[in-house]
Amino acid sequence: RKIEIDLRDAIQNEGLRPYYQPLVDLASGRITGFEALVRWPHPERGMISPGEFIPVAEETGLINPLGALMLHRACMDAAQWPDDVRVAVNLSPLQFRTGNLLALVTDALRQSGLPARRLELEITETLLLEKSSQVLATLHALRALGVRMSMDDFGTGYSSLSYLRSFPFDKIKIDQSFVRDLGANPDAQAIVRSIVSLGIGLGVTITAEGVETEAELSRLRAEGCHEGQGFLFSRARPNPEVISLLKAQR
Ligand code: G
Ligand code: G
Ligand code: MN
Ligand code: NA
Repeated sequence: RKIEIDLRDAIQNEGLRPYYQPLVDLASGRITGFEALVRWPHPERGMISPGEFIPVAEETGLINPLGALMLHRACMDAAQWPDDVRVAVNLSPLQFRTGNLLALVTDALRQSGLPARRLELEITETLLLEKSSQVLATLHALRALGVRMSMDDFGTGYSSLSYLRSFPFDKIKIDQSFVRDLGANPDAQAIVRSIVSLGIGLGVTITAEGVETEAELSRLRAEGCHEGQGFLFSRARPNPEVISLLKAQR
């Protein structure tokens, strides 16, 4: 397939790069970090969405070199940011199967000089579906490095709550579908409220994804949600723009 050939080429020739979307502390309004989101400016097709090529990367195994590239680039970029600003990197469940994830993360931290506490790794519930002891061992080893672990897209999986018992996450990201419904659907508000109190009970940071409107923001603040991310604050931007954003908030 052409997209697979092009993707392989883009990975080898640095055609893929991270863009960064701010994570905002809702109490202070300050940026606490950025999520790295892969972008592919294609020479013929313009910007290709990760929704289109991440599945191809996962089918073909290219997610491993893609994930390695993103981790390295994100750590190198973040090492140039102020010391209180973190970077969050998404991991595919497949990256846990290759066996070298721990070495990959260790290398990225060492080569970039980024302190482990400034790196967050986002995983989805599908990783924990397997209940594999090897996966849990890797998660614990990563956390022992001092890296923070986030559960992404919380609430969309089958058994979100049982996973919280099997591994001590540092952060839970409320899936944007709940945030989207906040104004219109009282049930969504009840769900957000209970996730926030769960987070407080577990001592875990709660981040709301997909915040688009002031109304959503004020509801999330009223519920005591810690952190927000979404188009209301900013889309994902290339690193030079991140640096000017951070200068502006100093
Ligand atoms: O960036 P959005 O902008 O369109 O991202 C779409 C999807 O792609 C999201 O589910 C996001 O988690 C995933 N994604 C973005 N960047 C990466 C990445 O570097 N690695 C993996 N595994 N998934 C990513
Ligand atoms: O799956 P994950 O949560 O890692 O990916 C985040 C996805 O959400 C990316 O595709 C990103 O571009 C998208 N996103 C970020 N903020 C918003 C938002 O405010 N609204 C919508 N609709 N999507 C968003
Ligand atoms: Mn994510
Ligand atoms: Na998510």
